[in-house]
Amino acid sequence: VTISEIGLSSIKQPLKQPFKTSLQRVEEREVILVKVQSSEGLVGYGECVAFSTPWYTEETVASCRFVMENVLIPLLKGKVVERPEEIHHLFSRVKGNRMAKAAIEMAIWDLFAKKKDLPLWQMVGGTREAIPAGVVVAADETEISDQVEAVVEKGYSRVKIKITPFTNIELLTGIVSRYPDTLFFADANGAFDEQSFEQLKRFDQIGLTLIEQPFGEQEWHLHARAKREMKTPICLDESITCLEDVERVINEQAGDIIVLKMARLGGWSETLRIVELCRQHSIGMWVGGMIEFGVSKAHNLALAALPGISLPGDFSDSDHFWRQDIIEPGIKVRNGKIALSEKPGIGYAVRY
Ligand code: OSB
Ligand code: MG
Repeated sequence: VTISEIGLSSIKQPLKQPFKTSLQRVEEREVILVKVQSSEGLVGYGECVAFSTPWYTEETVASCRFVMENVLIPLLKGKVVERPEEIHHLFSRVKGNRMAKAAIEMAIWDLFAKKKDLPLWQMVGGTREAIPAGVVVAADETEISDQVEAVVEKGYSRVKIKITPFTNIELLTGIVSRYPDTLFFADANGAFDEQSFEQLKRFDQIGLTLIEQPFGEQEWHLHARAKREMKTPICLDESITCLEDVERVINEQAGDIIVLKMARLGGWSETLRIVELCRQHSIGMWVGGMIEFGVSKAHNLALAALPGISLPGDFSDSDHFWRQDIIEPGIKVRNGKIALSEKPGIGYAVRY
C-alpha cells in the first residue's frame, strides 16, 4: 500500500467513576486517535494510550503527539509499504517512544488486514472465537466489596484488584472466598519494596490467581525472590517494555507470567516476537488494559485470540468506563465473554 495520509485527533472523556490507584487517580482520559489512509482509499486505526502526565510510563499525550507529528509521520508520508512488519524496522532508527510508535504501527496493521479482507485476529494467527472478559476494580477500600459484587453480577469471572502494603488483608480474603468461581488478580503497581516484603507474603494465603508487579520495574532480584518464596504466581507488567526484558525474566527466573501491553511494547511486531518467546519458555501471558477506548481494545482483543494467551485480560464492556465509546457497536460482554468480530481489520466502525 501507499500511505497517503495520517491524521491525529484528540479524544477526551470523563470516566464514569474515578480510577483510583496508589500511583494516580484518573478522572478524565485523553488519547490520540490515529487514522491512516492509503492511496486506494483504505483506512486503518490506532489509538495512542499514553496518559496526560508520566505517572505510569515516561511518555505523555504531548510527547507522543510531538514525536508522531514531527518524526514518525514524516517517515511514512507517501511511502510504499509491502508488509506491515516493515514499520517496526522503519521506526527502529527512532529511539524509545514506543507508545507513539505503537499507535501508528497498529493503524497500519489494521489497514493491511482490511486490504487482505481478513479480521485482524485471523491475520495475526488467532484461533479463539470469544475472549474471556476481565475487569479492574480500582476504588477505595470502603467501595471494593460493593463494586466486586456488582461486576460479578454482570458476569465477569476475572476481577483485578489494586493492592498496596496497607491493603486490608481480612477484607480481601473475605471477598476472594465469597466468589469461589471468580479468578482474582492483585495488582500492586510496584507499591512494595524490600522493607515491605513480609507484607507481600501475607497475600500468599488468599487464593489469588497471581500478583502483578509487586515491586518497581527494575527490581528483578526482588521479583525473583518473591517467585522463590511464594506459591502465588508472580506476574510482571511495568517491567516488560521489550523482548530483552522478557529474556531477563526467563534468565533470572524473575516471574511466571507477563502482561502484554502493545502500547508499551511498541506495537504488533515486538509483541508477536514476545508471544513466541513466552510460548517456548512456558511463561504465562495475558493482555493488559490502559483505561483505553475501543480502538485500542479492539487491537488488544485480536492479540488475545492468539494461542498461548493463557489468562483472561483487562477486557471490560465499553460502558464500564465510557458513556459513549469511539467504536460502534461498542465492546459487549455477554456471559463473561466478548465475541470477536468477523469484519475485516479491527472489526469495528470508528466514529471519526
Ligand atoms: O497497571 O494494569 C495496570 C490502567 C492504567 C494504567 C495501568 C494499569 C491499568 C489497569 C487496567 O489496571 C485497566 C483497564 O483498562 O481495564
Ligand atoms: Mg498492572
